[in-house]
Amino acid sequence: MSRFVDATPYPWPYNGQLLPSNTALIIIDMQTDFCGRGGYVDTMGYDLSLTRAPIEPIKNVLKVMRAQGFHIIHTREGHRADLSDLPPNKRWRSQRIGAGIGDPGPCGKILIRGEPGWNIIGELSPISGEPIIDKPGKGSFYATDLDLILRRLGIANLIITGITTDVCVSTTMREANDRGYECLLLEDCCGATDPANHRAAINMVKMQGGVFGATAKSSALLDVLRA
Ligand code: C5J
Repeated sequence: MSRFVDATPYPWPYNGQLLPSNTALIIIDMQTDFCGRGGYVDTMGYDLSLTRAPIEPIKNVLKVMRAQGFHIIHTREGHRADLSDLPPNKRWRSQRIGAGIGDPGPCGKILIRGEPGWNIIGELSPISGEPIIDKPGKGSFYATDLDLILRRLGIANLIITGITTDVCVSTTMREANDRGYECLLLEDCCGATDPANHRAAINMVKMQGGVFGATAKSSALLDVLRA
């Protein structure tokens, strides 16, 4: 049986093979540092409502996909406490704008593994059996075992959510597409610190007939899953 989500620019997935066994929901960097008071994004002075907007839509999708036995994968951006995996230019540019990665802040050291700000927010806490990918960069494939895990599990389709649309979400979707994964970006399940960048990142997916995959509202996915 084929199933397609009403997505743009094509009904997704391309081959209609939308199954719990071959499809993962990936939830990118829903950490206090990116959407919580006193975290990295807050310290940089951005409007937290923009990165918090996807919390409820992701919760709804997560509930249904968990109940139906889809694979669920979480990611966290963060660095080792000794900063040995933090490129000096990443530290430099963050310190320059007053939110130095590795420096102390209201939620502990900014973007450092094990610190309070690095935790995934309570609303979207992983449950037992859901892989968590710890990544030092923007892309979820760079310097991680994500590709190995996906191939081991036989996953071909990725439903991509999280923050921020224009940085870690976009980078991950591009990395995944180059590796042959069939990707769907859920527009209301991601958010950026700049609304224009959010819209642009979504638009870029859809060029050239879906150069990085397709995009849809979460309601379109839920319609198919509940049918
Ligand atoms: C950023 C992310 N924006 N998760 N990280 O530095 O998008």
